[in-house]
Amino acid sequence: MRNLLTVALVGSVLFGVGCAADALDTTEGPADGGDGKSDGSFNVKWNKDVEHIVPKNVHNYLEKYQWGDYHIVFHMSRKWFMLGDAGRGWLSRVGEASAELQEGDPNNGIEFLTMHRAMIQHLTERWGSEPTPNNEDGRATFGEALVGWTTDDEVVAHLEKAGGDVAGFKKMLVNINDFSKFTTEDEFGTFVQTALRLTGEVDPNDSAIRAYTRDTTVGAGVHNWLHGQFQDASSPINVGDPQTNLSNMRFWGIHGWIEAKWQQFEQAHTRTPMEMFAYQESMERFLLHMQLHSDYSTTHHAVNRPSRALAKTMGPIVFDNGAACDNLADGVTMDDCTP
Ligand SMILES: [Cu+2]
Repeated sequence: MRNLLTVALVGSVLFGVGCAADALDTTEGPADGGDGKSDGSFNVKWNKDVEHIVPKNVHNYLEKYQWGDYHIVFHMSRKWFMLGDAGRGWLSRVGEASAELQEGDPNNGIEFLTMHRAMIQHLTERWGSEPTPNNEDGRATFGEALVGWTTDDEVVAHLEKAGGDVAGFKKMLVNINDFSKFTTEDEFGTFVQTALRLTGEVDPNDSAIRAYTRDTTVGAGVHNWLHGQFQDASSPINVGDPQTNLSNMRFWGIHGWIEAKWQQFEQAHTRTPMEMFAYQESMERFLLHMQLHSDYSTTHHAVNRPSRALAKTMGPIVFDNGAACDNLADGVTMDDCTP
């Protein structure tokens, strides 16, 4: 986490300098982050020398249809209350209200799991046979790269390679692999995704106030943690930057492992009829999103785009298993932050 914080601070400095040109009206935060419109240029230009980059055709597809912009807005809008004024101000100005379900809220675990599964399914179908000669694990095609790291040992090996916290990960596995701990599929998804939890606490004077806490169980939020472990601010496709990380095969390594865990969970847990309904509905919703952001569609579907400067400051916030107290929206409470 300490690493990420440094990145956040460096990011804020750049952010303050680069964007005086925007003078949009806002009630929250500085008018920054752009007007949300893409001029068709790419966030990142493909270059074979960038480590872990997906094939050119795939990268250009992701850029053309703004998958990275979709992805960062997905995560930002689900971290509304912890995003800080700059992030909230930008989302407000481009008309992206906070998502109904926030990270750590009930039913958000399913959203998290299904959105990423929908991405994997779509990309496998479209680009599965694209060769990936630069894959660090010797996966020959993008389809194989999308399968990702399927075992705990593979994640360990990559953590070792990246100088990550192997011992910490091994401790987490004890709880993650004990599927009997999770009553529902949503609980499992939430646990894997984030340590944030909406509490049932209600302020008797204002029931609209949201109170968040952190699940301190070892392993909670392993997904956010892994993004932090593999983040590399020097990479144009930083695993810690949700706007550009879809072009990094390590992103699919991490999400392949989550997918593999989920599949194991699916073996161990029979969905109730309600769970089946929620699962199917959510898969349909996100598969449709992916299809709309693809050349299946005949019309141009714009997705709001934050400036690179804003996106860079959002990465550490989006993948934080907690929140900086200064970033909390008015009226939101969080453990360790005095209101
Ligand atoms: Cu994501």
